[in-house]
Amino acid sequence: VKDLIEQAKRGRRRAIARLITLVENDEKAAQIAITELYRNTGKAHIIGITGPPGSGKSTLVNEIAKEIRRRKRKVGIVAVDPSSPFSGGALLGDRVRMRDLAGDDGIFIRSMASRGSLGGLARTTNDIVKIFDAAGFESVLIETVGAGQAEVDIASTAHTTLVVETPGMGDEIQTIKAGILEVADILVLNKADRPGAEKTLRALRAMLHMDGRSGRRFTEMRHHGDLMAVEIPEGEQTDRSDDWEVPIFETIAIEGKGIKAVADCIEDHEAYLRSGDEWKERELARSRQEIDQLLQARFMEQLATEISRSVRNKVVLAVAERRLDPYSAVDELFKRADN
Ligand SMILES: Nc1nc2c(ncn2[C@@H]2O[C@H](COP(=O)(O)OP(=O)(O)O)[C@@H](O)[C@H]2O)c(=O)[nH]1
Ligand SMILES: [Mg+2]
Repeated sequence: VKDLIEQAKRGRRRAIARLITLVENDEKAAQIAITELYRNTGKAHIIGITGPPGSGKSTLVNEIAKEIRRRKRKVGIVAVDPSSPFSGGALLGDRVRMRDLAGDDGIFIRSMASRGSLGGLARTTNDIVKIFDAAGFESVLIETVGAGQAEVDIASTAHTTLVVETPGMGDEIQTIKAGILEVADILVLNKADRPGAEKTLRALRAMLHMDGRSGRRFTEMRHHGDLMAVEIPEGEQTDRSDDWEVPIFETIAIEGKGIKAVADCIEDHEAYLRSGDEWKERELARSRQEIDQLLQARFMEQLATEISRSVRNKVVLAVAERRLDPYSAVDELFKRADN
């Protein structure tokens, strides 16, 4: 492993690939590798791209990566998509589109298998980002499907988060998840060539301007023929420590249109973060979240090893049959783990 790490640090592709496979498949090896690498991380700008399936994230990532390369930075890409398994068409599509980038030594793409829990995906994503970082990739793009809390968590491990939306689809009801909008630093309305782009853009703008500054006061927005935004009641608003104005961009990713402006904005946001305390704030948040995730995983693992499956099953059965309530069940399990 040591040799592999040394080679990866020097940016050797084969070593990077093998190291990534290692941390994906073997948690113990991941620990050894990350312990060794960690000192060399902390330089990369980590950019999350999230949004609904089919909104054009992969296409956009491909175009943004090309643009960042033109600006002479090395780019690492991690695509996390639990909804599209390796055998599925979506990822095949990914491969075709990302073929543009193949053959360029300054770009490394990793699509993650859908195997394993989202918690596991979060850990491996974090580890792969560190490998890229230590290997000298200045920008790391993480593509995740914006669907649930776990994906939001993955997205929020980024310094800069892009949320991708598309023009509304007729009367179909579509909800933009509160958590997703809350993490947005940059909004992208992709597929601007599609009908309804103007309307959606106006709705998103209205939403962003509701508190005169950012979109973080919103709980949801629906397309119901008409678009509406629901404001979060006073007092329940999420705090944001920064004063970054969340901008919105229109793109047509398949035609490479609007990409430069997005890339400029990503640079601006990085400069903004680095010029004040915000970079450090985000590093703190990232570190806290990562430790919490590892703690949870370690804790569950410990419970699993210290309490036999048959005992756990008995407790579960007792709860299901109403002989024991869930709180007492947890007390019981804790007690046993202590011994
Ligand atoms: N019309 C149009 N189609 C697009 C655009 N960007 C991506 N697509 C198409 O939308 C589909 C889904 O794109 P993909 O990048 O795989 O979306 P993802 O699931 O969010 O990663 C593909 O068929 C793309 O070719 C765009 O700007 N306009
Ligand atoms: Mg994709």
